[in-house]
This record gives sequence, C-alpha cells and structure tokens, in this order.
Amino acid sequence: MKPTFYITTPVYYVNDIPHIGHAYTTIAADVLARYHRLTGSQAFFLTGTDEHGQKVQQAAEKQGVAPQAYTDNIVTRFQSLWKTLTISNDDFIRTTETRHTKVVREILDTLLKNGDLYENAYEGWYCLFDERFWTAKDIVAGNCPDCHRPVEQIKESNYFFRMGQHQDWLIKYIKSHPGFIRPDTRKNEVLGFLQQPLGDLCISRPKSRLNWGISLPFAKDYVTYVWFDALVNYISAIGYLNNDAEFTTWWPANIHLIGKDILTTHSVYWTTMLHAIGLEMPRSIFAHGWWTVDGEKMSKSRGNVVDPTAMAHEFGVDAFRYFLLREIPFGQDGDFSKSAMIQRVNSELANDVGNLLHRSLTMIERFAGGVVPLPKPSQDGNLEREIQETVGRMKDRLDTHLKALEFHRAIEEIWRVVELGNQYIERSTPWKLAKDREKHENLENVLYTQMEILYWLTLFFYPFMPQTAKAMATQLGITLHFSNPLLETPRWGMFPSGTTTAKGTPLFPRIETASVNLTPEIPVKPAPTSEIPLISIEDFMKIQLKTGKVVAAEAVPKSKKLLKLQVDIGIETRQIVAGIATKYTPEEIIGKLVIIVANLKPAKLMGVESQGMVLAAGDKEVEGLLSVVTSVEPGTKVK
Ligand code: ME8
Repeated sequence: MKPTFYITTPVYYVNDIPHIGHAYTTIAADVLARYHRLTGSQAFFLTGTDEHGQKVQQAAEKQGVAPQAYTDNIVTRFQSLWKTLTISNDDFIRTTETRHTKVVREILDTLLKNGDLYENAYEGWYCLFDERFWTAKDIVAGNCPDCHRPVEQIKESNYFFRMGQHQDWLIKYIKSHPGFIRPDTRKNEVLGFLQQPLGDLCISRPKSRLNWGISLPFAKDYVTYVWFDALVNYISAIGYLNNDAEFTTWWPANIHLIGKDILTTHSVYWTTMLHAIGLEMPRSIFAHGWWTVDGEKMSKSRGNVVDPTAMAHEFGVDAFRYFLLREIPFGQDGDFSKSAMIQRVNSELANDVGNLLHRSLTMIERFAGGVVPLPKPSQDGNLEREIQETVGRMKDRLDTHLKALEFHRAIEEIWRVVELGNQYIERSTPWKLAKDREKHENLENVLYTQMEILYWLTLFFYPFMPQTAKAMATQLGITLHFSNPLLETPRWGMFPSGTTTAKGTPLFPRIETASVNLTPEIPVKPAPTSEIPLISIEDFMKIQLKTGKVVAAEAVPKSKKLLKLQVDIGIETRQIVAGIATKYTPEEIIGKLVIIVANLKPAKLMGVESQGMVLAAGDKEVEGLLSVVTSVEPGTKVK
C-alpha cells in the first residue's frame, strides 16, 4: 500500500478576487502534493472557497446581487487562476455545496446532543468586520483590538460551544507533539494565547443580523458562525459521515497549510471542535509568513494588490511559482517586487538553467549528430563520480527540506546540481575531446553524463515548475509520465542512450527591464539629450557578446593591419580577422582573453573568412583590446 498524503489550503473568502497571498499558499501546497506523488505517495490535495458570512453578504449587497449569484461569479476567478498556475488539486470544495452544509448541520446536531453546545443570553461588544464578540476588557478605546474598527454593543441570545473545557487537553497535546503547530514561533504564540483562560465560542448569528449562512438544524432563526462552518470543509470534502472508506483513507490530514493570520482559528477552534467530535488531530498545521508589496501592506485602498494572473502572464507561470518559493523562507514575511523577480529569473532561470540545457543540447548536436551516445562503463571519471554522488544524495535532501517546508533550501540544493552541470562542461571540455580521435570514448561519456544531469534536473524541477519540466523532457527527446512515482527509487543511468534530442527555444527568455513597468520602484527619468542616436535596450540586447581565448594568431598576407585569430569560445573555436596588427604581434596576443561579438554575420576580409569581431578601444587606430578584470571561462556571456 502506498503511503498517503493529505494536504489542504484554507478555503478562501469570495468577498474579493484572488491575489498573490492566495496564490502563495496554493502554489506551496501544489509543490508538496506533486513532490509526494513523484516520490511514491498517494496524495490528495484540497482547496476551495469560503462562501458564507458577513463579508461575502456585504460584498454581494454592494454589487446589488444575491449572495449565491455573487459567489458563483467570484469562484470562477479562483478556479481559473488555479488552472493558470497549473495547480494540481484533487478536489475543490465550496462551502455552499450540499455535501458540505449537510455535514456541518450533522456535526452541530451531534454536539448539541452530547451537551457540547448550549444557549445563552449574551451581551457583548461585536466587531462587524471580524464577525466576532469581544469582552469589555478586550476592546481598546471603543475599537476592536484586532482590526481597530469601532465595535457595537449587542444583546442577544446565542448558541455556544464549550471550547473552554478542552483547554488543558489542548495545551498538553501541543506540548507533547512537537511538529503539530509549525514553525516553532507559531507554536509558542498559540501556547502564549492559551495561558489566558479559554472562553466558550459563540457559534451562531441571528438571521435578523446575518442570513447568508448555514441554518442551525435545531434553531431556524440562526445561522452558523462562519468559522464553525468553514473549518469543517477539511473533513466534509473527504467523505466524513458519508463515505467511511474514503474518510479513513485521508484523515488525519498531513498538513493544513495556512497563513499566520488564521493561526488561532486553526490551532484552537478547529482542534477543540475535532476533539469534541472524537476525531484525530491533523498531523500538522503550518502557518507561513505574510507578503507585503514594495514594503507596504497589500490593500485595495493603496492600489497595490498584486494580481497573480497578471504576474503569470507577464513573467511566465513557472518563473512566478519559482520566485515565490525561492525568495523568502516559508515561515517568514517577505516583500514582493518585480525587480527582485526579474533578477532571479534572469540570473537563475535564463542564465543558469537555460544555458545548461542549451549548451548541452548544442554539444549533442555538434559532436554526436543529435543522438545521445552509450556511455562506456570503463570510464575513469572522478568528475562523473562526484556528480553521481551529489545527485544520489538529492532525494534524501529534498525529503528533509520539504518535510520541514523549507522550499528555499530545497531549491538551493537543486541549484547545486545546476552549478555542477555547468562546471562539468567547463572542466571536461568536450570541444577539446572532440578534436582528438583517441578521446572519443571520453567525449561520449561526457555527453551522456550531461544528459543524465538534465534528466535528474527535470525530475527535481517538476514539483516547482511543472511546465518547465515537461518542456525540458521534450527537448531531451524523452517521454516522462510525471503522474508515475519517477523519484521513488532514484538510480543513476536512467537516460536512454540512442535518444534523439530536440533542441528548442530557450526555456526562460531574459526579461528586459526596459519592457517592464516597475513603477513605483524606478521613477521614469527624462531621456538624455545627446547627439548620438539612442538605441533601445532591445536593440542592444540583439548583440551577443562573449569572452574568448585567443589560441592561435597569424598575420594575414599582404595586410599591414589584419591578424587572423583562432578564438576558443567554449563550445567551439572561431576564426576572426581583426584589424589589430598595428598594436599587437601574433605572439603577444596568443593566450589573451578577449571579448567578441558572437552573432555577427560572417564576412571576408582580404579573402579570409571572419566569424565575428573582437572589441577594442580606440577611434581610428586601435589603442587596446577589451578584456575582463577577473579571468572567466571562454564562452562566458558578456552583458
Ligand atoms: O481567512 N501573504 O480566507 P482569506 C501571504 N476564509 N498569504 C496571504 C496573504 C498575504 N498577504 N493574504 C492572504 C480566510 N493570504 C478564511 C479561511 S479556512 C477554513 C477559512 C493567504 O481569503 C493565507 O493563506 O482571507 C491566508 O491564511 C489566507 O490567504 C486567507 O484567505
């Protein structure tokens, strides 16, 4: 039997359209669900919408539509966002569905029968925004201690859940189950909260005040308090009181993933509700941190709410997914800015990953006719062994980090393999091996190893960037069924030799800052006045500059100015004719690191073909060749 893994996100309020905060929790849950499926678990990933309550009723009233019609409309915004972001949820629960409302009512009935609910006249301070009562000592200068809005005094009869009687049990449970509330800072917060006496919880609202909710089965003039309704989604969706086999397969949930804003409702309300109805606790409740935008709280009034659909369209779905999980440790708060995202996309995705794939496939084409060779077992390769060991350890490391929800650490580990892949190319110099017939076996082993590295990276990327993984598999020429547990028992040598590769377009095109509106981060400056015609960044970026090492040089016959150079640019050696003979002799130029224009159309100078141009300072006469301050590998991009 496969191990099971049940993960949930909050059910999101439909009082407004989704933003990056919602996307963040859901993407994180998606990564965990995909990783568990890939490593052999049977996963169930639940998300959905919270459709009752005051906030939703008010939002519907504002639009002049019935609450159901209003929610039916907003829910599609969530569902289509999850499609756009390639979220692999197994179910989507709406709290207005009968399968949910029925279970809420049955639980209420049971609690009443067991004496866990009671009716009481109540007089207290009510916060309309938070939909909850406060005692006189809680309120601060007539305002809600939580949202700071004015509270009003209300006297009414209501139903209460005997939450307080579970307090001692809850404290003991939290203390004796170290991984139950995570991270530890949140656990300590909850234990701090529980140092005060835990009161009973008002779980009804009179319909005279709020009618958009689930009616109490035993008191028709009341609806259920929205949290007592919403939290139940975690069990109603998996067949509680309806399908025992299904329910026992999934419950207890492995992780309830939430933001830190709803820690108390999950760690105190939900746990005591579950205890009262005799169900096991979820294995873990993890509260992640809060995103601000350019240092400010996201809000409609500030006009800085980040739309995840727009981000995905502007930067690519996988780049957006990657950035959210790479940028900040999962439990901590973070700041969202487009410029930080562009930096990561360009350096880590376009540069590190894009280059590795592109260079490797170019070499397979150039040196092996596009067909992945068969490696020879006799190889004596320390480098290869190092790579095999690193990749071999990866699954354990990913397991550890993802168990701890340290997404950024898991990504750092994967990037070690990306770096190793790039270093491997530099160190094994396949372009040199290709020139030596006797090194042919070595070359084949190197080319195969490159493909194997890319195979493993495809699997490691998959939970984070599923579309990228699929595109990589296509370019590598292999078919991977990601719904299979491909990372269950990893073993080196999985890449099928004889595969014909299919190099395609770059996976992550560089994002040019000039084409992105970064306001308010970068104020628009007036264009400089100059007599030199200005070109756009797009025009400049068309020029491909690279470092190259001059490996041979000779004078061009009958020319005083020209030298014929052979320049090593990593994956090949270029012949370049340069007008530098008045400044340099062939002997002194050999071994120098120069900068070349790599995508110049070939031309003939004095009958000799030139495949590029070296850059030099000087106007009419050459005064000095351009180089780099720190020595870098030939073929390094110059930006
Ligand atoms: O609270 N940064 O729904 P909700 C990070 N319906 N995460 C954020 C965020 C931000 N700035 N803003 C929102 C509700 N989130 C209830 C939940 S569950 C039984 C009922 C995420 O629409 C984060 O996961 O206000 C947070 O907990 C959740 O959205 C709140 O969503």
